[in-house]
Amino acid sequence: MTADLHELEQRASAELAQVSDLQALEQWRLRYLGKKGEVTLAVRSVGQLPPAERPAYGKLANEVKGRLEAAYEARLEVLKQEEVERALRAAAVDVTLPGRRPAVGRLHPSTQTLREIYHIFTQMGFQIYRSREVETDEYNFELLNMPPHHPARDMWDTFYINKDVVMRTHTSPGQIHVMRAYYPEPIRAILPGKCYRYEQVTVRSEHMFHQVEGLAVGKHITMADLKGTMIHFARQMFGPERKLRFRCSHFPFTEPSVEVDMDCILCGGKGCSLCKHTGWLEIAGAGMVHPVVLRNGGYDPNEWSGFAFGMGIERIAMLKNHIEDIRYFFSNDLRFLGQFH
Ligand code: FA5
Repeated sequence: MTADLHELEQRASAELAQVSDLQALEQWRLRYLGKKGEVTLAVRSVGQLPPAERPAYGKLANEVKGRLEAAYEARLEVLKQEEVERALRAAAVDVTLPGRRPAVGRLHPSTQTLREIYHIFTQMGFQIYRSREVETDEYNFELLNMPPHHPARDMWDTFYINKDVVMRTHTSPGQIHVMRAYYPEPIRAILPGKCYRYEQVTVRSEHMFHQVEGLAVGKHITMADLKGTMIHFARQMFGPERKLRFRCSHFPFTEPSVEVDMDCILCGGKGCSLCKHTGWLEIAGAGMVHPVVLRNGGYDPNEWSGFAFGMGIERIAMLKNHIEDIRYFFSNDLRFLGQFH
């Protein structure tokens, strides 16, 4: 009978050595040391033996039970420790891995260009004045010397909200707002913002784009002031060697009116695809504020004069950054937007 006990101990020990997790260990415990486990039953079976065999068998059975219990406790400790280590390993941070870059937002290229322009003009003493994007027909056209049915209105394809209200087609209506707000002070202001036109979208034209309007009103303002201001701006924005030319043009709200061209920043005037082989790039429409517009703003044109200009911000940003298609600006492609730091 004692041979059975030795065999049991060997089998149980061998199996215990194979146990590799806590669940299997618990099954092992139930199989051998549980209430109905083989070792427990073997100890209990002592009563069924002939009296002479009982002491030796009982002693051995208790020893076997004691050794297996001790082995069980030891195994339990080892497996618990292994479990803890596994959990730690699973939760571990590999400090040698490269970090993940946080997705940092950037300023839109139009905003960046606007801010550069603000910087240049505020250094010249201009203040920034904002006016509304939804305008009355009166401000967008009439007060700018374009009465109803004036053919010049065709220059701007207009989004109408109703018969009298429009999405502003240019920042020029802000001229009237700023004049009415500041009369009888002299004015030096830039008026930035979004403009809207019901236009065919092309590589150079969008439905929505930004303009910056400039307005100076004073007692002795001449065309020379306009030229000096535009030349200083172009050289600050595009480099000190820039040349400008002022070409005759027409706007109903300026007289005389000009288009301001800058020598091509790519070819320096020799002619290339950017300047369509003319050597020149248009950067603004401008002129001396029309007497009717001065009067509509509250200023007597016999005493006051002024200059105004308007430029397209995306066109300026395109020139500065060699962007070939205006449609990139508002199509929200991060591959494009992410390039502007
Ligand atoms: C005007 O809007 C005049 N208000 C400018 C002005 C102001 C003249 C003050 C005199 C005195 P024009 O329609 O040319 O002019 O537009 C001015 C600039 O806005 C253009 O040179 C161009 O850079 C930009 N622009 C016009 N239409 C679009 C468009 N659809 N998409 C992008 N930019 C545009």
